[in-house]
Amino acid sequence: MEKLIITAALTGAETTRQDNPSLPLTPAEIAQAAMEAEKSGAAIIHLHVRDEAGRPTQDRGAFAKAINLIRAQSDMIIQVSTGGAAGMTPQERIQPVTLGTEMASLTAGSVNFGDGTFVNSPRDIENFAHAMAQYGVTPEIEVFDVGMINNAMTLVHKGLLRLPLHFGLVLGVPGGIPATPKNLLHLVESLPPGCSWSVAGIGRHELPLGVMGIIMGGHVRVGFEDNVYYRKGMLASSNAQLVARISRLASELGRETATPSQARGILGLK
Ligand code: KMH
Ligand code: ZN
Repeated sequence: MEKLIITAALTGAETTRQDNPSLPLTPAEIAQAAMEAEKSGAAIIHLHVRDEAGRPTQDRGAFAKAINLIRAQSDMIIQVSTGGAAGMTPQERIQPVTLGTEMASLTAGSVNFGDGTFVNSPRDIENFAHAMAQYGVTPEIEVFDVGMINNAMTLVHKGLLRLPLHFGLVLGVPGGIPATPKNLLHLVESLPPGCSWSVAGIGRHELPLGVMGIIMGGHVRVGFEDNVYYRKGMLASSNAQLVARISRLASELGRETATPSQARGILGLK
């Protein structure tokens, strides 16, 4: 099987220091966490940033600060979030794409998100895809429910996205597709042929779905954005600890972990 690409979703927009006191918030903390995650086997950073008060922001300058620090210490592929936090405007959310990182997330539809609503209208998705093409940024298509795969294909048919695509399958968000093995199989079977995928299970589902991703030949995302626990009742000490466990399990199951440059080859990044 192909080498395993591990994505580290270090911070997210919703997780707080109350949830896990080791959550990286400042650009320096995020860069440090990225470096540790790379050493533990991560090849991609899914990047969210916070303002000085620790609130989620999509400010271009705030992203630039974190990206510069990450690049100074690591070779990882940087995937900026264009999801931001539920309730942000598309204009706010698109800002980091203009920094021309290798990748950005692109959610292909709307979904309830806990108590909020994560709105991605057809026009928003098209505008995001267009901006990514303009700045040479490769999208990871975020799928929170099965219909989003069809929405992505609509953009392919319109010429706004090109196959093969890389998909991020997120299961277990309250409001999105539940995190069951059957649902992961259904999502994977619904992907267009030749596409790659990575799975992120929310909360306690991170580990079992991650193991399924390893076995099924997909890739895996872990990190405090999705889950702050190492096991029931025990917080993870760092993002790197979660990355290291997936890398270790992959090795036990006969899959090696990809370095950032090997991940670039697998994903067809320049
Ligand atoms: N924070 C969520 C509302 C992404 O980064 O692209 C959306 C999210 C997806 O995290
Ligand atoms: Zn995110």
